[in-house]
Amino acid sequence: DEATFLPENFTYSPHQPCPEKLPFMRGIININMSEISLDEIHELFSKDTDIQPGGHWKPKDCIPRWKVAVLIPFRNRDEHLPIFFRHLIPMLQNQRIEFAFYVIEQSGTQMFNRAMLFNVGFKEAIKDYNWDCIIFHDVDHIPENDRNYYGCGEMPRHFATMLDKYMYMLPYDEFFGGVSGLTVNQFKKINGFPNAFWGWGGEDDDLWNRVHFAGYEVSRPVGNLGKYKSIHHHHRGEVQFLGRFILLKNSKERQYIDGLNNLIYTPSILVNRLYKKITVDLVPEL
Ligand code: BGN
Repeated sequence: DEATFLPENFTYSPHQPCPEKLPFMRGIININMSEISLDEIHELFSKDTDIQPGGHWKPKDCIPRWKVAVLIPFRNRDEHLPIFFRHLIPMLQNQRIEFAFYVIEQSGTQMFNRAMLFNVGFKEAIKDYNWDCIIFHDVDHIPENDRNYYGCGEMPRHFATMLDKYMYMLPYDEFFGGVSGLTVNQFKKINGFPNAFWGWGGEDDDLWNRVHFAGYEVSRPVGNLGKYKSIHHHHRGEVQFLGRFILLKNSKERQYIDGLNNLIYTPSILVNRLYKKITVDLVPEL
């Protein structure tokens, strides 16, 4: 639907909602995977005085349609963050979305709990501002198409439909991993992510189940909009979560006893120029 994108000379006003299909959104973008330091990235965006602490930015030339908190679960991936910001900041600016970044880092020695980190990020983000859309984003997933619009909708959305590491195909119909987005209300209604998934795998499938038990369908970008490149890395001590099969069998029974409503954590918070960092030492429930 190329034709529906607005022409370059289209004019809009600060008093009108930003159109969803803007001329700055060009389609396939150049991805630069070369390593860069966080200092260099700060330098790169230092001229952009509209970026507020925590990476909070909003368009001035129109009213943003969505106020988006981008949540990024994190551990031992320092070299990924600058590559992530290098692509995400220009893309979201071109989309004229209001946004900020939350990096939720798991400290301590427990197994990585991606889902619980998202729950923590959600609770912290909604304390800050009246965000209406939450993007759940892996740090190693770089969007290749800037027309993959990071707003929310009537239905929960799965953005990462074509990953290079899966030969640009959906690995299975119910795949909900990589990058997804729910409105604040949708996420509250499904009781967030489960907290019981320690280690790799299954937490995204549980979210898929929760969304469907709550009566939603998942929407996805069409055509090649959902393309992503993965930042290559070694799997540093990533351990498969063996309990995932049993938990997934009991998704329905567990949905409203495990999630936002039983989440306990003690965060330490640091506001950087491009993101807010929330560090938590997560511990399994006894
Ligand atoms: C699936 C994982 C997902 C992961 C995708 C893609 C499970 C549950 C098994 C019943 N699901 O197999 O978590 O995102 O692969 O890597 O392991």
